[in-house]
Amino acid sequence: MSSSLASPLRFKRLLLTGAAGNLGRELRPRLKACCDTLRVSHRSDMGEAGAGEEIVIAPLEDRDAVLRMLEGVDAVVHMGGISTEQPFDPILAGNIVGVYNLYEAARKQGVKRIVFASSNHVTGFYRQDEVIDIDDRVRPDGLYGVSKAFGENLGRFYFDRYGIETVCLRIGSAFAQPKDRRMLATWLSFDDLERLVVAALTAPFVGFSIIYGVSDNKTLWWDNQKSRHIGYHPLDSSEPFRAAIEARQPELDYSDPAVIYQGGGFVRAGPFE
Ligand code: NAI
Ligand code: 15L
Repeated sequence: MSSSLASPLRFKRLLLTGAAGNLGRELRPRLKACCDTLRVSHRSDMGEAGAGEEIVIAPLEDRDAVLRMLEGVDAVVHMGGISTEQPFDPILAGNIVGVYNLYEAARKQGVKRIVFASSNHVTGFYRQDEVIDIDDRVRPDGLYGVSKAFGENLGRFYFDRYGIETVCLRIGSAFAQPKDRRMLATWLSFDDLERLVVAALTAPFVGFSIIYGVSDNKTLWWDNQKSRHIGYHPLDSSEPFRAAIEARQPELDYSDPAVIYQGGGFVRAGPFE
């Protein structure tokens, strides 16, 4: 679906990684509105390029391919990588080696800004009865969350050392609709995702910033006050879905770690070996 939410500021060439993934597929038509050319990348064949698009095949662990992927790019929306708790080897390839390759390529190709899809699982071991903000220490709820914390730290380093700006989006649960009680607090609508990504791309100066990617839900665990400079204003809320979700899931087991902690089921995923 495309929409008219995008900012008037236009880029010559934007790169969207992970373009065949769930969020990449949502963002692909929407980001075309803010650039002359949208370069979309994925690790394997993606079919034909649309009007105003370029397709690049680049496994993130392939350093040379990633270097070529960033050539001539103004800014990157980095959605590619492992998006759930998995064994360490794919996480290492996609989220650690891959993110290093991305930042090194940005440095060599002179790319100025990266919007990095981090995750709420960087802080998933905070409890659901706590409200936290970006100054609270990371408490990853698995190897996936650890790998996203690595990506955030790499972004911090590449800004301090090389001036490459990064906005880390600690995305909550970006789906068409919230699916369960936890997502009443963590849900990010696709339209708000677009608002967030466009704000992160176009805010005049972001340095190294972190912001939670969440809609304007009635129940919230994350306070984005310290990231107001990004200019993200969510317009959607999970509230219209509450009654149906609570009817489907009337009881919660308060001894279950997935109910106690913000990371939900991720806090008890794995080990895989
Ligand atoms: P997804 O798993 O649907 O998409 C990620 C894409 O990256 C996939 O198409 C996958 O094949 C690709 N990928 C994985 N490893 C790769 C590698 N080594 N090289 C190249 N491509 C690789 O995930 P989704 O939902 O689209 O999420 C996008 C990003 O946002 C991910 O980085 C995820 O961690 C993050 N995120 C998403 C949330 C959500 O609610 N959807 C919540 C929090 C974070
Ligand atoms: C994530 O980081 C995942 O990529 C996504 O699939 C969701 O499960 C989300 O977090 C969540 O916490 O709901």
